[in-house]
Amino acid sequence: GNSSGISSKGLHLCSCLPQMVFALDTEIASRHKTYSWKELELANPNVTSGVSWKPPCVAWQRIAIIIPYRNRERHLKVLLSVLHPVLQSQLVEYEIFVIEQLRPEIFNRAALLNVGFLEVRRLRRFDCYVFHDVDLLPEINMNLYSCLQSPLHIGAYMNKWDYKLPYPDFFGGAMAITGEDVEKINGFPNYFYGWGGEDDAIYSRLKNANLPIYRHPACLGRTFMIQHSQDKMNPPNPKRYQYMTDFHRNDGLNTVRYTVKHIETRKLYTLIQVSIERGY
Ligand code: UDH
Repeated sequence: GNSSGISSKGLHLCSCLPQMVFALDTEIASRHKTYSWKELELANPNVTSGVSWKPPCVAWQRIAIIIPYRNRERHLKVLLSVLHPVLQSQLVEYEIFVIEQLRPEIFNRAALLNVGFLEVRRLRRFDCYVFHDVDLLPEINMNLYSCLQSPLHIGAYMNKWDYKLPYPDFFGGAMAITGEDVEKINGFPNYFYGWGGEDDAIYSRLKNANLPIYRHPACLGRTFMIQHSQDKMNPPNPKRYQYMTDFHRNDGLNTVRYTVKHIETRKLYTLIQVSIERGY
């Protein structure tokens, strides 16, 4: 509640207006340039592993980026090369977490989001959790990564659909949700194995909890999805249509069963490797 812009300690509260506007070179992004880890680390010398990056003013939000992940190293490198400068330009305090699924073999994106939320919240306090696919790049740094009074769909307008929503209730890709709202919907469904439908089920949960979703104007929310083929261990889920309108709030954060196998603070992110226990 201080409108002067000066906090009680005399430090300036950050503006959320990026100091400089820049856009992604989609030409370079689509050529899938491969970075070496050394190159990437050298390009981001001000990121220190294991702690959040802080702007030189009082950050207006502390943001955890949670990336569900397996076997997409090339995408992860491109994403990190884009996200660090974008988030720093937005003057938020942030930290990036990669949640890697070891077992079972079939990928479970939504369960990984639950695990990421629970583990990250245990490590540090954040105002805002951004659940972010590894192959999505913000095209303009004016696409603010921030939490609002209700969930914000960040990665909504994608190149692959001509920067339009594929359907009005689309909620895939990247979303920013406060811890309170994640808890309000009991997190995400754990019973979606394989590709598809879990994003629609998440939307159903929010709708059922009377949480409308926000989106930035399409001209700012432009998102570039790196083209890729279907992952071997993420086949289309045959039950996706049947499940996608589910909003069972008795399944989610409170029922996900998993084991953290390894946590490692790397230069540009923290890796959390987990096994999900299949019980659904
Ligand atoms: N992922 C991995 N490894 C895998 C499979 C998935 O890391 O083997 C993660 C990764 O973060 C990826 C995300 O899960 O970005 C989603 O999987 P995907 O990239 O295969 O999904 P897709 O590219 O994008 O198809 C989904 C948005 C459109 C869905 C519209 C239908 N509701």
